[in-house]
Amino acid sequence: MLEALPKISVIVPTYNEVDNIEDLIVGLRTVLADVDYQIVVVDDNSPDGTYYAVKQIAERDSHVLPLLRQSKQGLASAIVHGYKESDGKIIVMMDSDLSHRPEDLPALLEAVREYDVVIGSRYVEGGSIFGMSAYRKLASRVSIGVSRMTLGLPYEDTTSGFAVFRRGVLDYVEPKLEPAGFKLLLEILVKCPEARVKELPITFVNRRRGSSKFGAAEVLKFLNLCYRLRRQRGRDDEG
Ligand SMILES: Nc1nc2c(ncn2[C@@H]2O[C@H](COP(=O)(O)OP(=O)(O)OP(=O)(O)O)[C@@H](O)[C@H]2O)c(=O)[nH]1
Ligand SMILES: [Mg+2]
Repeated sequence: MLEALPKISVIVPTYNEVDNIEDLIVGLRTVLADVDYQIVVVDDNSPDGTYYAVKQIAERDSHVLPLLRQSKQGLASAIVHGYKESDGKIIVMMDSDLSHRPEDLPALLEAVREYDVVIGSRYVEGGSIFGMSAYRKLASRVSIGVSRMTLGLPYEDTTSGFAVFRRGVLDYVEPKLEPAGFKLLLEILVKCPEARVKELPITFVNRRRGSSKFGAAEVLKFLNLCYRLRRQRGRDDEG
């Protein structure tokens, strides 16, 4: 598996993930052992010292590139920052709290040979979710429903945080992005409608350690994002 793939950059945003990040790096090392890769960790000056833990790991492992931003600026903008500093031809985005399992990554990477964007999807056949509260499941379903209705997207998991991109897609779309809040995939799908997209099942495991950064503010930012993307697309269609 994964033979002859070009360099892979895994972009991992962190905020207070000192209890999770090492396990994630160990997991990624195992599944990426046979390919050229880097792990770009983008930390927003976590009070728990995540950046310094990653810096220590990087002293022993040259695959790991720790990046530090001075303040908490949001997940979506952290991913864009990491992509700009990365040099892989294939870009992976995944959370650092072990909700996205490294063992699901090889199948997504295989598919990027044929597609431009591969979504790690909780909601296609074979996908599953473990440990998520009923409230979060509902919030997730409603968010996806709203995004599908307002933006007419045909995908099952438009709000997934686990996805693989050909670098060309991000090079094309990055100047158009206005990353705010949590959701970057949705904005990319809307602003690059020509991309060939595949959804593949993943197993999502709710975080076991560390604390959530998700809250009502993120829901509001998400609804605002759907509204903004719809208005922008309306303008583009007219123009
Ligand atoms: N760099 C950076 N990373 C962030 C920021 N907000 C969240 N993250 C990271 O983004 C990922 C997703 O955040 P989570 O808190 O896990 O959000 P969630 O998955 O919706 O919620 P739970 O898993 O239920 O806690 C995690 O890896 C966080 O550490 C941020 O402002 N900056
Ligand atoms: Mg999480």
